[in-house]
Amino acid sequence: MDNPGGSDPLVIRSLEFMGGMATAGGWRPDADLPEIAFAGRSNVGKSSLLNRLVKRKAFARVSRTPGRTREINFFRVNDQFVLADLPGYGYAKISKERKAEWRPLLEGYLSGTTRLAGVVQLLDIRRDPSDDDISMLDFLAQLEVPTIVVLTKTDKLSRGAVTRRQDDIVRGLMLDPAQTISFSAVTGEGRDELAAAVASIAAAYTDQVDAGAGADADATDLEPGDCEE
Ligand SMILES: Nc1nc2c(ncn2[C@@H]2O[C@H](COP(=O)(O)OP(=O)(O)OP(=O)(O)O)[C@@H](O)[C@H]2O)c(=O)[nH]1
Ligand SMILES: [Mg+2]
Repeated sequence: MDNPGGSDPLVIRSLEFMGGMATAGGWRPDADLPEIAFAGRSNVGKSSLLNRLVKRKAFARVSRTPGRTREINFFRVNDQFVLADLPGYGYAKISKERKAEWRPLLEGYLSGTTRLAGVVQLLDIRRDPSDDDISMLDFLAQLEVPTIVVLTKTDKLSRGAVTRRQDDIVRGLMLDPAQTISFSAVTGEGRDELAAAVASIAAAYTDQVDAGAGADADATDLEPGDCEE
């Protein structure tokens, strides 16, 4: 057992691959659950992080060659929420045509998903954020969607360097340290912290929708012309 203390903040009871969305406006699964998307440049470790998060070795496909995840892949977790593995951006060797498809796909998904509860933005802890990373964070800020920043591949650095790089990135991007998680898909560092954050974003979204649905239901109970007594 991974967590003998039984304190796993995200126990995976069911996990289902729902399919992939290949083009903006193309097929996507029904959006009846809150969705949490995983974004970041190609090769930053999105698919590896998802596998760690759900504790499966090869659920999301991990690539040797950057640019492997070409569609938005959807995974349903515990019949409670959906995780969306986004294709990576910013890989220089991908053809221009493919790049031209990505931006509308990513932006269309992010701005068109009515139940987007949050986004996990990945950055490689060893690298300075790229222009693409910064425009993605700006785009998410404009959407006002709750965003968690995960700094990946911490196993490649010493403890001291991890702390230093984390401080630099948080300061450089003016991030909220409480919304920033250091992570390694190799050692599992940060998995439980991320799992707790994802579960809490999904739960907060569901609570908000339930509260909103209650208000709507009250409103529609009133027929035009209805009045009390
Ligand atoms: N050392 C180390 N390697 C990692 C980690 N996460 C991912 N990798 C490696 O980085 C490479 C890319 O990982 P992926 O998970 O496929 O990255 P991705 O962001 O999904 O890439 P695209 O699908 O191309 O956008 C693979 O060789 C992984 O094994 C990590 O935390 N530590
Ligand atoms: Mg991937």
